[in-house]
Amino acid sequence: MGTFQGLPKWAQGVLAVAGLGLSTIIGWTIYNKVSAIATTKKARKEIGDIEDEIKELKKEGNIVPTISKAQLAIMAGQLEQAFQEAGTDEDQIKRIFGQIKNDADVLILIKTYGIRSIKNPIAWQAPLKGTLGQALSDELSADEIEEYINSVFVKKNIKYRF
Ligand SMILES: [Ca+2]
Repeated sequence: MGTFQGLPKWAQGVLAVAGLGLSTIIGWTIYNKVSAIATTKKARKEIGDIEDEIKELKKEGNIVPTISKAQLAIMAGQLEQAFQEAGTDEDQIKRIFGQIKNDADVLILIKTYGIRSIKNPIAWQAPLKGTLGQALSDELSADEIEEYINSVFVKKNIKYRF
């Protein structure tokens, strides 16, 4: 602050506050970037694990998808749309997971969804770039995920849980 010492006390105060504000913004930006990188890293690992599980199912040969790849791609797009809006289109989510019949369906749906960016309702915050599982955790509470998805999977003997 050497160069500012000639300034009146109030001006030094203003500069100190401005400096504090700036370092808060810089700190927040760095924090957002670091957590975005961590989320992406986790997302890539998750997709890798899903691909391994799909290979396992294929090897076992007893669980084959009941929904075509094209249809699953449409469903992945509809889920993304359900997340993109401010709030969450819960009916759409329930409807889509209602069509899932076995583990192969859900694993291929997750793989097809891949990693997508969901707009943050808070305009100045970075979008969430993540997997289907990460987007669901972001959009729904744990209880809602249980009610709309996992409990439905239990009834259908699907092993996968979000
Ligand atoms: Ca949303």
